[in-house]
Amino acid sequence: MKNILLEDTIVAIITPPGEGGIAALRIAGNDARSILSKHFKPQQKNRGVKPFLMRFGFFVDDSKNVIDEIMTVYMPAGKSYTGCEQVEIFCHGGRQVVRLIQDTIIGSGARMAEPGEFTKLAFLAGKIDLTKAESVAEIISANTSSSFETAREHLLGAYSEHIGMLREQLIDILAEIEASIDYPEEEIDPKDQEKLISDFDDLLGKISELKKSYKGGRIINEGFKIAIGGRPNAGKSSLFNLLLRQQRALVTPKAGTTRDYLSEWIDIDGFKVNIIDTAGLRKAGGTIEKEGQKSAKSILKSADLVLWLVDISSKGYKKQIETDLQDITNNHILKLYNKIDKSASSPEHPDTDTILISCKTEKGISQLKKEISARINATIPDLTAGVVVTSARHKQKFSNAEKMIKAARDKCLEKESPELPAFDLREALKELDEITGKVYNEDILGRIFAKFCIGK
Ligand SMILES: Nc1nc2c(ncn2[C@@H]2O[C@H](COP(=O)(O)OP(=O)(O)OP(=O)(O)O)[C@@H](O)[C@H]2O)c(=O)[nH]1
Ligand SMILES: [Mg+2]
Repeated sequence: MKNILLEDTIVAIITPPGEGGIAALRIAGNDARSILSKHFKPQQKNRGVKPFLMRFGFFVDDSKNVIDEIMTVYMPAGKSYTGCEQVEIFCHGGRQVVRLIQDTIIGSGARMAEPGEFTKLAFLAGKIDLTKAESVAEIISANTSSSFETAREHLLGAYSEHIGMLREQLIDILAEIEASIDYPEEEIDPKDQEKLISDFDDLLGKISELKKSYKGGRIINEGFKIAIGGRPNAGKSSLFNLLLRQQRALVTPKAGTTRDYLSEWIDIDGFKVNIIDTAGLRKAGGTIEKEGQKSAKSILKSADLVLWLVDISSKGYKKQIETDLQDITNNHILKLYNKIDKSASSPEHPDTDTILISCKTEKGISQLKKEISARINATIPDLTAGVVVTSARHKQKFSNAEKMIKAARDKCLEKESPELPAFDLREALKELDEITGKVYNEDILGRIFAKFCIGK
């Protein structure tokens, strides 16, 4: 383990804000133990401080007034999460109690920890790599079974092991190429050349698989975005409420009811789904409605699935669909013919991308839900099959590495001087190492840990 220098001693509340049975605070740094002994009055005085042993007693302020009954544990440097000397305090979970304890600790020389600083210390101490540090944030925010599964795989190290394997493969290729640098006059055996190119292709194939997994990985983490669009009065808000199973949006017979968009989260098959109800699109409408339509258009464009609602009781709806959809730049559109309860006969031969529904009688809604599930599942990778990339940062690094490896492969094919592909491969290696944090800089760390909150 690297010996990292944390000059300050830091403190933070590590449980969520608000009232609870118990709250916890963490102190890390060289003064952690001495600050604790100043403010902790153990019930059994002659026991002494033993690492990892829970002790019961009282937290007292500078004037020896008892603030709360607490349990506390001490972890020596090198044996804690942060790698620093560390103390954890478990007190009653009241807002004022934790505030007083934290203020007292700060008064005794500690400073407030920065967002993600505990985990950053763990990384700098070499206890976890960057992918694991990032997965701490993932597992904390995971609120569906799928996001939890991927976060757990990342936390347990399957992901960094996989990257380690790619790294080894890359280094093997690099070693082979570098070996030929020393013997420039020797002709490369065609068999060796063939083997080299097939090694390149194998590695590139694996990186391409990882890149492909990102689309689903992003959806697992950020949610599958469904936007409901259509003309005013088509029944968008009615459908939104039906899918949420609550009267969330206003529904009125007046066209132009929804102006601002409404966004809610639901869970479908263990996946996080973001449903957005938008303002109806039409040529007329006042200033407010027009603004709503502008935001509706951009939401419809970026959605993973658009549910395009059509009121089939309105005249000329078929013609309208054609012209309306020309304006929507999205390849994932499911047309919903709504209000079928109003028309005497069902419309004939709607295409495969169309479902007939009624928000009033709920006819067709379960078929719609099945179709939504199928579409989500089609974009999500098989979670049991392998490693899933969930971070945009990693996806970028894999893309950069891929570009460099492809360039190196081309240079080998064209039998260019081996220094050139070797250089590209070393650049690719750097990209992979920036994923796991073997190579890092303050800029990378800053961006990663800024996403954490204080206490993580
Ligand atoms: N008969 C019938 N009426 C429906 C159905 N779905 C919605 N409506 C009615 O159609 C009217 C408009 O519904 P909304 O859900 O507000 O429509 P919207 O698309 O959100 O409208 P805007 O927000 O104005 O764009 C309301 O009076 C609903 O009760 C349906 O399936 N059948
Ligand atoms: Mg509406």
